[in-house]
Amino acid sequence: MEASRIAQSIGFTLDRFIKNNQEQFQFASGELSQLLRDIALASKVVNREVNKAGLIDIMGPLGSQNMAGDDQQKLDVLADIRFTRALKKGGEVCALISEESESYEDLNNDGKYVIAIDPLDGSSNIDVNVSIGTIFSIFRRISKVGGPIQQEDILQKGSEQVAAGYILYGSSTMMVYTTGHGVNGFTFEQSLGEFFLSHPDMKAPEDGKIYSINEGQANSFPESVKKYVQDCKDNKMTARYIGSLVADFHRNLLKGGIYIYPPTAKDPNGKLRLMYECNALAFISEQAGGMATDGKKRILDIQPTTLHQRVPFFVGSKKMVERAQSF
Ligand code: AHM
Ligand code: MG
Repeated sequence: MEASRIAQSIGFTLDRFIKNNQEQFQFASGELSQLLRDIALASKVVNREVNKAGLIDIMGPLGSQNMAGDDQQKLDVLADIRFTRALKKGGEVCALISEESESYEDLNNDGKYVIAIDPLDGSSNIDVNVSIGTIFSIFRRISKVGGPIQQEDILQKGSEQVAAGYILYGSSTMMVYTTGHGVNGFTFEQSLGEFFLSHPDMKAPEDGKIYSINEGQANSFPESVKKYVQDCKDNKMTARYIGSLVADFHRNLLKGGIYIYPPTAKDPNGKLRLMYECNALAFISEQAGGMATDGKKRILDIQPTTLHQRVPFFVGSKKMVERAQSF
């Protein structure tokens, strides 16, 4: 089938969808649309590199560690470079917060948006050909455009996000995002080099049967989490854990389930980062009818105090998160 006919039969491209929905944004001046396009473009480059990972020597640890003390893989670093470069060129972003850097990066003083990004999440899965992802949160800058970045621009609550999304590099590559008007998913068509709308208006099942948690750490879970996991077993639920947040989240979003990263002995506040892992997925989950908490409090209401802050994370089907919380 020739390229244009494939395009027609698949439907909307991401570009067209963003353009058609631009007026939904509160401050519709086109910059946020352009920013989303920049992210999509960078993700295509990263996708190409992820696909080549087994072929050329870009696998394995680089020998350095990122701020949180995790081993950095070469692809993490490459992805960070790709996204930073695309966002710098785009000009819409004034400050970039990345899992891979200690402090935020000043990109363009005239930019109206702040972005928090985990360029490549699921680092333990990179060199074993298992799904990995990119996660991003976009905030509107609070301080005056043109001036220096302020603390208030950087440390905003998740409820202030104007857009958030993820890219899943899986058996196919998908971009899923929200601007606060529902959630839409786009699948990458390799030969055309385009994302096409494949999952319009995604809804999380209200209840589900899948629980995703690293049970290897169960001895150090809080009693309440141990009890909830036992409850899942008593109710004959299915355990599924990939160890890539985006992949686990995406499966549960489609099928109904809960993802939990609780406090453990190793990570007393959980392992996941509020600013560039939990906030975005919490926003998407809520927009799809799901729920996200730290076990007590809504994730989107947590006021961050540091860039790399960790929080316990319970996210997924509403009834499951409510039940987990009731323990
Ligand atoms: P990373 O940012 O170093 O990739 O770590 C985050 C990942 C998540 O994708 C995943 O859900 C979690 O760590 C798995 O952690 P664990 O191996 O402790 O279960
Ligand atoms: Mg990560």
